[in-house]
Amino acid sequence: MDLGAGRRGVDMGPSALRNAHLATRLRELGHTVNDLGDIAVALPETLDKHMEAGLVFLDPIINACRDAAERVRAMPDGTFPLTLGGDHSVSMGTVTGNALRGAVSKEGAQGVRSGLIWVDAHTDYNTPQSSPSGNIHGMPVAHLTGLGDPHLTGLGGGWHMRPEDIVMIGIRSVDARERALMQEAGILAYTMKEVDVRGITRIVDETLERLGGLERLHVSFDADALDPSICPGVGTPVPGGLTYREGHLLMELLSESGRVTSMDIVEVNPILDTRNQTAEVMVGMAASLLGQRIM
Ligand code: HAR
Ligand code: MN
Ligand code: MN
Repeated sequence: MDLGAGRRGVDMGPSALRNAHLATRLRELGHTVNDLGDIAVALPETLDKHMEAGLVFLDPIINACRDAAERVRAMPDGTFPLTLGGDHSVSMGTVTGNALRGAVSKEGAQGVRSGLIWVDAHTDYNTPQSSPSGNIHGMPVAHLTGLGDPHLTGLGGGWHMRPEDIVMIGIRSVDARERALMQEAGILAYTMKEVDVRGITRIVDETLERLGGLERLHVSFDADALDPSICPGVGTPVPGGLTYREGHLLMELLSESGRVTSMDIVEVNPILDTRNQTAEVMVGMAASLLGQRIM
């Protein structure tokens, strides 16, 4: 879907990623790949674009996130859910669905405590009140921690991410009120300055240590974390992003840890891209996380 983004086109991201041979690349790595197809989402042209409690397209996004959570939750043990976006609001569904996998008790849904590695230029920690745009793709992490609209915070039936179980990497664009909310919540964010000064290797070491006791780790990879010179096909490009090698090294080190259990690739916008380059780069990132070796 692209309903959570400020402009059209990321709804075509999954087609672009399939076209960039995602499944073939993963099969070459020895994986069995089962494409479950798309989740049906209304086209913005068929909807009336209005704000509801500070949120654009709230109802269809709730439905899409619910469907995404349900699909992911239903995936059998031992499988690795890889979700293709679409705008980043889908991660409210996928992160929730992954936490609820195989974790249903007599009392109902009971999410497993899970770690979240958010790779993005943005912190996506706005609430309906703090958001400058009303675009829901700027708000998924806040809602995952229980802040914001009750429909979106309620997707996990009471399950929420703990702020201390979230690590963000690649950050270089944060709104003023969003920054205050991040600091209040105590979420660890590695900005591009930290990437420059300390390097990806140390950042990955610290991230894995901070998320040490958690048996499920989800990587949510927004294509705009990478520099726009490598990934031009994104709706909200911010200069000064991760290099091609920094992106791969991040995925390679996470892969080596053997601890990542699910992933999203989001915000690929083929309309704004050059010859599907952004999708091809992001397929490479998924391959590195899922075990691609040079030698
Ligand atoms: N912070 C801005 C907002 O909330 C823009 C963030 C949305 N862009 C993204 N998210 N691609 O990662 O409107
Ligand atoms: Mn994002
Ligand atoms: Mn982003």
